Amino acid sequence: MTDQRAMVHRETDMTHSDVLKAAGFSEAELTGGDLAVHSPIDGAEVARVRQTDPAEMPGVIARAQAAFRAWREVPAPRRGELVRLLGEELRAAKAELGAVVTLEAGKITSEGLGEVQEMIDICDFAVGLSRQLYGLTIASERPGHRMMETWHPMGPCAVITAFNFPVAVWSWNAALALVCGDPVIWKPSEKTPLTAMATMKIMERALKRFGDAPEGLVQLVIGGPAIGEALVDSRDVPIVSATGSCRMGAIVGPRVAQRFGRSILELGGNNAMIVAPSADLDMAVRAIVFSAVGTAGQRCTSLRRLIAHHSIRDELVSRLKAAYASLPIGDPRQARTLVGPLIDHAARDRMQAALEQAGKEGGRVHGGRSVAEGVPQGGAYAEPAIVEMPEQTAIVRTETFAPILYVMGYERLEEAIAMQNDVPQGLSSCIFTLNLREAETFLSAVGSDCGIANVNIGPSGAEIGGAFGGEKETGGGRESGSDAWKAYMRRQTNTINYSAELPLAQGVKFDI
Ligand code: UN1
Repeated sequence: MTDQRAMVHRETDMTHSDVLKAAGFSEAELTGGDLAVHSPIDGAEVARVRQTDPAEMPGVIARAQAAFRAWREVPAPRRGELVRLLGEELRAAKAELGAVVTLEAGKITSEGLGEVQEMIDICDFAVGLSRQLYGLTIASERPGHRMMETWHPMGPCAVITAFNFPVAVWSWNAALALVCGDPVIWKPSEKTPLTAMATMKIMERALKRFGDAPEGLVQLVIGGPAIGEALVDSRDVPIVSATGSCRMGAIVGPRVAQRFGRSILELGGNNAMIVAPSADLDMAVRAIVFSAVGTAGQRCTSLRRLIAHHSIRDELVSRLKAAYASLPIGDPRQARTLVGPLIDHAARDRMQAALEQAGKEGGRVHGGRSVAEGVPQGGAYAEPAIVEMPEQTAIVRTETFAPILYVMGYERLEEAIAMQNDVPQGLSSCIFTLNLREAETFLSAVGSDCGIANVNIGPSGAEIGGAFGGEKETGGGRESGSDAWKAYMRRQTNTINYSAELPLAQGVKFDI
């Protein structure tokens, strides 16, 4: 047996309970609660965890407020030290946490680890940021005056996350919120409480090493809508960062706005790739396969629509069909697997329903069948599907969280861009072309209307250094890199008069 085979053997040899034990879970934490947790790998119930009683929420929020009063006074670089320690603890626990992501979200091992790496990356970014958080100075029209802006901590930040990035999305928000001076209250998806609990154990280790962080600085609440609503409706939670469906965002956004809170919404995507006649098709095929079938099509940045020039469409589709035919589907813990399970059977039912609908709307479906052989029993495995569509019909304009790639053709670039933009969502997009005019047009004001627009790379797998988020029904929020930190702070404009006069702006006279 080669070494690699031996390794694969060991990976799949670990039982679910071994994985949870390695991540530091005690028997008591995994039993006795009323929220059943299932692994998408084989549908097995792996734990019953305790949910937060909605009656506890005022206490949770009060603790966060108390923590805020202390934390806002801690110098930002010192706050950064806590995030630096979190990054260190994450590095040490990368394999164990990645395995819990695989167990609970069904991601293949490499993507489970990649998700933890994304957490480490944002910690590094936030540590540097903690020595910046800078404002501008602005020229004043008045003599002897100086204007500037200062960024202050804002208050407790609720972070509501989805099953598909069960830990990375929390870290994008938490690492920034913590250096910005904001306590964090995390409500994970009910499908992935264990990854959240495992992350909290890592956070606790960082807090312990840090020493004097206020109690209640980082809290976890587990449960359903009543828990989320308590956060969404509380005036003591000035920031609500929510990742999930457009449906969820349409409820959360207005409710937070009604109490003049700030929401950061990262909702659905319906991401497209335009493949132009000059495209490097080898590269395009690899980019398409990773972004359409990676994470079993369950990223909000997954590629869902392929808009291919008529001249290369048939060739591209036949190459894709060949690539799809050889995709290893199965146990996500096995090193060679590229397509793991969908999160649950309901997700696969929705995939099948979408394919059926696509058929009714004139689509020609390749693949998409349920897979029962060579995969762990009890999981919802499916072949990724390619669907050739006569045009961009209603089902194509709907986000189905599954590995379905709709293919449409185009003749002129303007037509392709119009099609790319003609969906309700506006998260990620890309073009494959070697033509500078086409690339720059796609990135220009008349090009893609998305928050992310790429050239010669796919729409998914964004790095943390850029601001992440999108327009229209994607919600408009930005998280992660660039200046996304500003959403976690309040901006104060300061005008300082160092003269002995009191001139008024705009030349107004008001002599008394
Ligand atoms: C998500 O799918 O919710 O760009 C986030 C990506 C990842 C994040 C996706 N960095 O695919």
